[in-house]
Amino acid sequence: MSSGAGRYLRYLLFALFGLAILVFISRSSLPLPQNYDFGTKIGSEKEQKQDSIPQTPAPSSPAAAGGRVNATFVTLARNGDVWELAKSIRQVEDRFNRNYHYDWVFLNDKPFDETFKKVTSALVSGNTFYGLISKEHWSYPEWIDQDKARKVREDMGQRKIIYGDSESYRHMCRYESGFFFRHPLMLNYEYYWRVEPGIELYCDIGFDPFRFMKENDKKYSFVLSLYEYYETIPTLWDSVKKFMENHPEHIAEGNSIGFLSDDGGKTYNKCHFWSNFEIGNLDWLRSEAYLDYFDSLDKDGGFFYERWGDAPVHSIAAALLLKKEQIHFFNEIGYYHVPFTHCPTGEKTRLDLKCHCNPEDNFDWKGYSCKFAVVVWKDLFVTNGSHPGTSRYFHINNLKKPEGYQDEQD
Ligand SMILES: Nc1nc2c(ncn2[C@@H]2O[C@H](COP(=O)(O)OP(=O)(O)OP(=O)(O)O)[C@@H](O)[C@H]2O)c(=O)[nH]1
Ligand SMILES: [Mg+2]
Repeated sequence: MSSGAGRYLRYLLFALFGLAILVFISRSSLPLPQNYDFGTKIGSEKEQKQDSIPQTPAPSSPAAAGGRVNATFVTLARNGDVWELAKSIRQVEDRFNRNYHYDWVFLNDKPFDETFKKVTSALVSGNTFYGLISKEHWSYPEWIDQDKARKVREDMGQRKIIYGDSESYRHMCRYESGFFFRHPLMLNYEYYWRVEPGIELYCDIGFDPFRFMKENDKKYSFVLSLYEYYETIPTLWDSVKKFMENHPEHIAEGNSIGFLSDDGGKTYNKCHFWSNFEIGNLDWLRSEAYLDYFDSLDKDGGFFYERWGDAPVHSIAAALLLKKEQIHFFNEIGYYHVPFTHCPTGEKTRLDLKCHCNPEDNFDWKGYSCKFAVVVWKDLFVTNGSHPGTSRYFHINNLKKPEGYQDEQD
């Protein structure tokens, strides 16, 4: 070998060595996600792990300190919802789940397409599962007169009642009311957190709400409550009263009837928890009490002959079948679903949690919210004429309203 060729070889070796060092430095400074699994990130492979239990969280994550609860996120969606849902998932991950890696179950009455699976499984830090809903859970029960149901839809459509003319919306409401917790993919979990397309999370969630629910024996939780549109549920309360008469054994002692009725149970005041956000206990929904309740309502046909929503159906169940302490209001979870906002009351809370919502948008203390009634549902039948509306409950119970609530009223 000539000395010239040897020199070139030495230059080449130096250059290669330098390049290797550069690659090493740049790779080690790339913020790759923890537990990033290059081989199994795509939905089709993850999908097969249908019965796996939650994995142990990464040692550096807060979840590692206490361990995870047996829980999952759950979303009912159509393929066309993917991009609105992607926004929701991104926020849930950024504000909470990137530290916990809880699973996410997606349910659909039609098969999910590849785009839906690819996009969602890339965004979720836990395992993702994609379930097809059986015909049995998404169709007319044999006792429903479909001709009558169609006429109702036409009539409600003409009266411009929201989703009044929609057949699929009715199946969706019935499914969320009575079946999602019985889907095979949901059977192994104890808690669920419902997420819809297009929602926003406004604040960091620096604790594990699932763990909070479990450790405090909470069965149902909410962030927004409001009045239902009466035209969609004219006979719902009659149906509920029938259930209460037939099943007094299921009505909990120390329940929240006062949240539902201002006249001792004679009529329904239409207050309900807004169920597009829910963190709840699946075993409660699978209990004999809840299933008897759902079956009784389902037999009366109002999911199809009216347009009963899963929000009043879940809320009435929670208020009657649970002790009032088992329902929880999460002030700390800033949330939006068109058109309402829950922005935590209390400036310190909002700053500590890096909330990006405008407190003036908070719906809690506005006239159309039922929140006052929730917070003070004990002794609800006592009224005081000088404090109209739900505010009277704070007054008669001598409760201090949260700091800053005045700025958030109508
Ligand atoms: N698979 C499936 N999912 C549905 C169907 N209809 C609604 N959903 C889902 O069910 C949930 C509730 O439906 P939405 O359309 O959001 O109903 P809503 O919240 O009352 O009304 P919006 O104000 O439009 O959000 C969402 O997660 C939807 O993606 C359907 O026909 N099939
Ligand atoms: Mg919605």
